[in-house]
Amino acid sequence: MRALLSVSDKSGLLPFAQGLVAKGVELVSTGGTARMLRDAGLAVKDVSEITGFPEMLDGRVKTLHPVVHGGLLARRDLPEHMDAIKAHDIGTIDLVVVNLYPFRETAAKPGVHAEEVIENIDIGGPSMLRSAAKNFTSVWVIVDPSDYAKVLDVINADSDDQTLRTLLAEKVYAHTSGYDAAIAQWFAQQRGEPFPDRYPLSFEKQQSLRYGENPQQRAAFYVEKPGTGLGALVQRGGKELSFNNLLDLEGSLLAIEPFGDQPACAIIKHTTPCGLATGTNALDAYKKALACDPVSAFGSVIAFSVPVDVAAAEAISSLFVECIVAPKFADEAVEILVRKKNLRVLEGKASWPAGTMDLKRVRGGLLVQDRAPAPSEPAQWQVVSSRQPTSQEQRDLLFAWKSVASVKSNAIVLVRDGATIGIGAGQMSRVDASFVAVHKATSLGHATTGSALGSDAFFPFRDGIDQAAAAGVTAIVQPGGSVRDAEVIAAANEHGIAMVFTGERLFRH
Ligand code: 93A
Repeated sequence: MRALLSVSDKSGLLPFAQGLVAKGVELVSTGGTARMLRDAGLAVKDVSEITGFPEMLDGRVKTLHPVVHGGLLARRDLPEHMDAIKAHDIGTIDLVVVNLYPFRETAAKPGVHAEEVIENIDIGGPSMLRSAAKNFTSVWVIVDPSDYAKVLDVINADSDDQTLRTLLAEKVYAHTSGYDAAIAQWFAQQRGEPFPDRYPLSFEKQQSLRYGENPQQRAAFYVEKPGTGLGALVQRGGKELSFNNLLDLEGSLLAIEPFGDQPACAIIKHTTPCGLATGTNALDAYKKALACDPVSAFGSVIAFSVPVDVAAAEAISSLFVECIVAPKFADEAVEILVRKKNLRVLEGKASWPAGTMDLKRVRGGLLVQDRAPAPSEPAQWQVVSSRQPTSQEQRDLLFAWKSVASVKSNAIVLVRDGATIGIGAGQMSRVDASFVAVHKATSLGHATTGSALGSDAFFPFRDGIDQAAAAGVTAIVQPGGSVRDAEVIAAANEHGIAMVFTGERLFRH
């Protein structure tokens, strides 16, 4: 048996190679890989020895040779194939270990020169992988170091495992297509184009999920790059995450994101906040967020922008919660939370990976857009009412604007003292969203007099303003831009409401 080893990521290779040698396998290898194995005392042939051709063009041509590809691609079950390689003095290669030049990592280096990125486009490696994977029934092909042990076990047992061989081949094509996708993406960026003509996509399965949005749907969670985004969260307790948990975690992180390092807490149901607040610390923010709508908070996902301490953990432990996510948990806080067997405790930052787009599946296609930028700040706003907002109103307007960004459209939030007190989400008309926000607030005992209102899009009619005024709202933040803006501003002035236009819409569909 003969193995060809040519890897950039050399981790775990040596014990595997030693295992092969112990089993009598002959090793063939390229420059750096051969050196590493020889330094460890293993006998290795250079590829140039079997090809009769030196590595050339600064290593661009190392393994691109019929002796290599003939040895990989010849069908062992066809006498004509075996005769053909024999006639050219080509021996079979029965195992290939290749992982590729680190293209993604190189392209991501700050200030990297295009020439260096291009040199990291691996040509010979993917070619060998693809040849070996096409002949997977006879050639072992390993692209992922975590598969070394499995293959060695089979070889050591003098056995075979066609199921494993099939999986290894699948992994190759998934890997090389992802690698090519990253290269295509880089070329698109080079022409200053965020939307390439073919959108290259590549995701890796992070985990299978028990089911999807409903139990009758199969589901899995894929990540663009392992260990980034939601894939960066470390679970410190509780049962397995579900599909809807992941969706709600995304909603919860979206909700607290505009508040940066300020202590903030979002309580999420069906991807939308039913309570969102800033406070003096985690416990204070939680209490204020919970007070908004304690009825809906049952079975929620809760996110914090700051570490969760014992006090916050104790408060949360009296509520039925699906998941809690925070940048950090005190160890004693985890102990308190994991007493609730079903509560999933997730630790980490989980920021949105820089430079990646927002994608939405539609039948037969994909909608691609920039990720929504952070909601605008008051410096960019315009006061359109005759009355200026007071400083207290100004603070609540900013909170309202930042919080309405994560509420499903049509969205209206009512806010007091840095906390939502009424949320009207996902309504088909704006006046209904206002109605729901006021109804939620008053039915749960919140005083709406002196509250601030945020609207994710402009008011098309004055009815929403009249309704807000009747509830006691004194300040409104909204994008503006309706053909009836004049009428809407007049309504605000009639009611003595301070109103600002942000000039920016915050739909969330
Ligand atoms: O420059 S290449 O595209 N040309 C080749 O013929 C070739 N053969 C293997 N790169 C090639 N490789 C790659 O070299 C492998 O995919 C692996 O990533 C790397 C291993 O080189 P070394 O053993 O010198 O460290």
